[in-house]
Amino acid sequence: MKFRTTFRRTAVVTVAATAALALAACSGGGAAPETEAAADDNPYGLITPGQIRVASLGDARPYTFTDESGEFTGFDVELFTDVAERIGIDDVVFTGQDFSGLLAAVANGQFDVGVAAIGITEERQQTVDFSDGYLAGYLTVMASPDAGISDVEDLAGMRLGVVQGTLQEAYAVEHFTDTELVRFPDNNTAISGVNSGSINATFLDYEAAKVYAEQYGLVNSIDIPSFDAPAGFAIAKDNPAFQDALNEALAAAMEDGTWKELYEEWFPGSPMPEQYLPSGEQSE
Ligand code: SNW
Repeated sequence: MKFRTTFRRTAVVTVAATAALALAACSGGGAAPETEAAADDNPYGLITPGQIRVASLGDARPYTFTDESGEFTGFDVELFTDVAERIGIDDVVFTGQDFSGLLAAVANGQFDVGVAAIGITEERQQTVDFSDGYLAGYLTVMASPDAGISDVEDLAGMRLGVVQGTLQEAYAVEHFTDTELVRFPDNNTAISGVNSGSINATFLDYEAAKVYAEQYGLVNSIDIPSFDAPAGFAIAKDNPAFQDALNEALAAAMEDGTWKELYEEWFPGSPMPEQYLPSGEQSE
């Protein structure tokens, strides 16, 4: 914890120092070289200068989803919008995608960022870069209370839904070897499978499971920690200016309590992970 805090402070100082240098360079007079002028207009290399295009999900409540009026909202959406504002961009356009295509769409430049409780893993880092982590929770097997599932052994011989391309899919392939996996494009279709009885259970993110459980009388049957793959904002590789700016803004949103406020709003009753709280609220 201590290390993290120190690191954040250092990062902030570095950025401030760079800005001071840039100012000093400008006041030196003379026209800036063309490349620098272009970078000034669009320092983060956005598809459309002044706007951030975000690949997201329409049905991953409470992380990211569309409300009755079709507006994107949820913890990840509100946190990212706040972070974008801090780097001077209030034009943020969210678009719903299938999860399986999301990282590729970011990698090939169709979107500036992917925001969807996307766990940071080495494998994914082959194709995209990530901001620092901002959520670390559980992967959850959700089923009807009378499905008779309370631990992993109970899944043997059962049909389990997973959304394609998720960590749940990868985890299930590796660990639930006696279970038949049924792939779905998104959470909603997987839940329909549970409700219709075509699958015995589905495997999704903890907070999303909680929402569906309440809505359909299902239960969170098995929770598997995924703390080693905290969610981050995904961006195209090799854009350190954008990555640093996002990280600095994210750290500021944690330090001033914005992160905590959003967490309490969107994940009421869930255990509060300490590492993202203001440094003064972390235990030694
Ligand atoms: O790894 C977890 C992380 O610890 C936190 O709980 C948020 O979710 C995760 O990032 C896992 N999310 C899945 C994934 O990254 C599914 C994302 C989704 O359904 N939108 O594959």
